[in-house]
Amino acid sequence: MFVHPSEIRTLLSRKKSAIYRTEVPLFQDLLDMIGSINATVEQEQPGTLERIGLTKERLTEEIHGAIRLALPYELQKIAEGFAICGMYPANYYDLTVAGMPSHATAFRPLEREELAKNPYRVFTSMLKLDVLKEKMEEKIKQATQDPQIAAERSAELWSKIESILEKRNIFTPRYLELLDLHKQQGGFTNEQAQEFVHAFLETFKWQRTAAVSKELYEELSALYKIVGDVLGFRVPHINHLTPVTLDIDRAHQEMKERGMKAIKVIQGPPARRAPVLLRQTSFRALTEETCFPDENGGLIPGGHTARFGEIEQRGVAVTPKGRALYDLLLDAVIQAAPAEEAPHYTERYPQVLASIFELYPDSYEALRNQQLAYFYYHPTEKGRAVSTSQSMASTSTEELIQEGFLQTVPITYEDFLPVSAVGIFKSNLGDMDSQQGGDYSDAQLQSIKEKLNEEIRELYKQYDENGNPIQEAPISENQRSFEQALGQAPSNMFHAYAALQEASIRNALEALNVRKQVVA
Ligand code: OOG
Ligand code: NI
Repeated sequence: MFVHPSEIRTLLSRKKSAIYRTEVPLFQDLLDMIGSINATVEQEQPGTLERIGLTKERLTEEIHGAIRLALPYELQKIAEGFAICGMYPANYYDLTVAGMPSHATAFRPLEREELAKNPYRVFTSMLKLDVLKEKMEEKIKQATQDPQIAAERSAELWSKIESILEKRNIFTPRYLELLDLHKQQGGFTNEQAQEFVHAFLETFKWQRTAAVSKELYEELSALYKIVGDVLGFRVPHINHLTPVTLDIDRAHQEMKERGMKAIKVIQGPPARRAPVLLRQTSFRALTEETCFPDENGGLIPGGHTARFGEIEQRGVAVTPKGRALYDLLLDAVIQAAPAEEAPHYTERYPQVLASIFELYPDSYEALRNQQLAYFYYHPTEKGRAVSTSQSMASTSTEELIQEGFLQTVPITYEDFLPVSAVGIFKSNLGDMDSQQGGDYSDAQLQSIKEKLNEEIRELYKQYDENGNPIQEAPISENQRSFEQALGQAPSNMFHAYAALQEASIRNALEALNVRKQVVA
């Protein structure tokens, strides 16, 4: 009688997509473009989808969005709504490490079957108000000679922010009622699900009229563009939707050819035979016509720049060890590549990226053997044909693979790149602290790579035979405060992928009749 959460999720994602397509015509262009690219890839390289662990059905539903919240209450009520859609907080992203006054999680389905039905996810950030206040005071102090005047200005602006926060109410009464109804009933009928999605989408709606005066909007935006975006408007509009492409290099190139203002370089790892994590590109936020209320009840025309279009290509989920290697290499790339403002950045960055990432093993087999990535294990035809356990009772999964009884499929990375997320903020909002590039020559790159090889050896010592850290890092203060605001701890993505892998091993071994506990 009740609608399955996955159906509500699909309803939510499709409705939002349909609205976004009409409101942001460039998004429709993007969809058309990658639709034809995906078809070409499938034609030219049949089997691509299976090889990377995706299906055609999933590919068409494969989209993520992002919203930006202000208050813990908002995060909690949004979480309740997403839970109804079978989407749960996955992972914590601390954006303050990159100079943003916010932190985030992503709501998404966690289980394999649910991801297969519809992997829709929403990156959900929330302002970190204590950081914002501190940064605001710093910025005002820097811009003002007299400390007395600076203190007064800070107090004044902060009280304006507080009064915005007091008045803020991003949910419709019906949405809140429906949350309660769902709690009482334990589910929604089809009709209620429709109504719920409608009410939920009111919270994600684009507004042509700001919630604050033009002057205050500008003051907030001068602090951080994201603050103008969040506090300047009544509800947290979806700021982008991201479909998946099977060839992001081609998509990035085509975006440029079609005259879309694409970011300079694709974010994330380079193109690889065995893709890891995810790669993203986007076109810059558009300035859209916006009205600002004045004191006399009139409206003043202006503009707001927030919505953009993004595309991504997903690879295999990496273990903590694989992630540490990624972080180490990407850091090296940022240091070795030219500064983003340099005229040859667009050409040189991908070269530096590709060169340094030669140190990242580039086959699924190597990734598995070195515990850098996660895989599903399935019995092969041959494995299924074997009936009893006698000869296999003491073999390891690795031997079973070698003997052709088991095969592996990469587990798709379902989460976000913190660095990439920050890159998005940076390129679309210009808020982030920028890092200077060293612009090294090829010879310098070679010596850096030699040094990196040593660092990698040292790094690997910190991880066990499953690719997990020997010593787990403690949860940060920021993460604790986020968990408190949310009222729960987001799931740890590494644990989630490891659980998917383990469950598949258990099932596979059971199918092979191998009872003995084996190590992956
Ligand atoms: C969210 C950016 C994060 C991504 O793809 O990394 C994100 C934002 O701009 O609010 O969606
Ligand atoms: Ni995104």
